[in-house]
Amino acid sequence: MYTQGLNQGPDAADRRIEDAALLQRFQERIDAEERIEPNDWMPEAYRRTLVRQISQHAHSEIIGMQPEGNWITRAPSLRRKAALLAKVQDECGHGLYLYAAAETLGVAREEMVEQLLAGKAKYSSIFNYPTLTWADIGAIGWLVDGAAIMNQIPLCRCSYGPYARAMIRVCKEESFHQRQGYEIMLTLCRGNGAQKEMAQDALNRWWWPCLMMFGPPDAASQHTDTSTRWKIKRFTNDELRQKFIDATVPQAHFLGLTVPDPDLRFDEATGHWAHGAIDWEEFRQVVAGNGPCNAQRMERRRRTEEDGAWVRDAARAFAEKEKSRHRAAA
Ligand code: FAQ
Repeated sequence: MYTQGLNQGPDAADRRIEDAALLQRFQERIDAEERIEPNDWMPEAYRRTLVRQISQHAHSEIIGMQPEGNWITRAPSLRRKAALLAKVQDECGHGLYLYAAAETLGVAREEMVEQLLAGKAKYSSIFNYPTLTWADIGAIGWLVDGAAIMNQIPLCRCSYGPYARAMIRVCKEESFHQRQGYEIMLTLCRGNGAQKEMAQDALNRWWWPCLMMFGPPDAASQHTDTSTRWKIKRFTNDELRQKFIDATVPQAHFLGLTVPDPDLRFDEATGHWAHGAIDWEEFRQVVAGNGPCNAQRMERRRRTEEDGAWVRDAARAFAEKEKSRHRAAA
């Protein structure tokens, strides 16, 4: 017999049965490759995982403008400057698509930005490394955008509709970025000895941090199992890292550059490039805020937010004025 007022009452029991049925139906839809849309029922943990991943991704795009933005005034020609300006603007646009996708899950953009500024939200480890020479701009386009594409192409098939659709557009733009980066590297490698050396130095510094972009090894990844079950992720971190290495090593050889990994060798048995050990302690330090540029990146982002306050105030005041004008006219 049920007693009113206790947790074990009929309502709670009915709700549990109902939730289990909803959960089963949700997983069936995922397994059938149906897209989940904002107004559909979804488990709270699915929503939270998406907000976490999409907002981290958005923050990465926004912070990711800084290392390259650093070279806009020093690009070696007008053509290079125009391409770099367009690329950095594209990254900002990607951040905006992604914040908009996260907002469909019921979290406000202001809240996400607040978490970033308060140092509570993560962004990709890769953007905490400095851009010391022009060759770094080539290396970022080739390697960082290359890694981003490898990770993001499968996200175009993510089970959550708004994220998947945002990724389709982002990937198209990233592939243009990757080509312009590779073309910078190619030009340097076909240039004089000092230019080729600059390209090699950039590869030496960016190679290992790029491998870390794919996240911790599978054995240490907290979220991969659930995220693959929900088809948010389609591949594990190690699988994507390996795909990136297999695609990129021949590109480095074409440039005449040496991948800075003495243990790198082609394994005939598996058909993959076997690589040396990744320094996961360095990754942990960078994610914990102790990378070479973490403090500088956050300081710059906070300052930019403060400098832009008047624009947001003006836009808000204008929107209010327009609203009252429409109300008066109605
Ligand atoms: N940096 O359990 P997992 C770009 C965290 S591309 C910092 O494996 P998950 C384009 C992870 O958040 C770069 N933190 O996590 C561009 C988690 O911490 P939490 C951005 C990392 O989510 C190019 C913990 O470690 N791309 O911006 C990193 O299943 C050029 C455990 O890890 C994306 O965000 C890292 N590298 O897999 C812009 C792609 N890796 O949240 C400008 C979407 C892991 O529990 C210029 N995201 N962590 O506190 C993803 O695909 C996934 O979130 C992974 C991580 C693969 C990054």
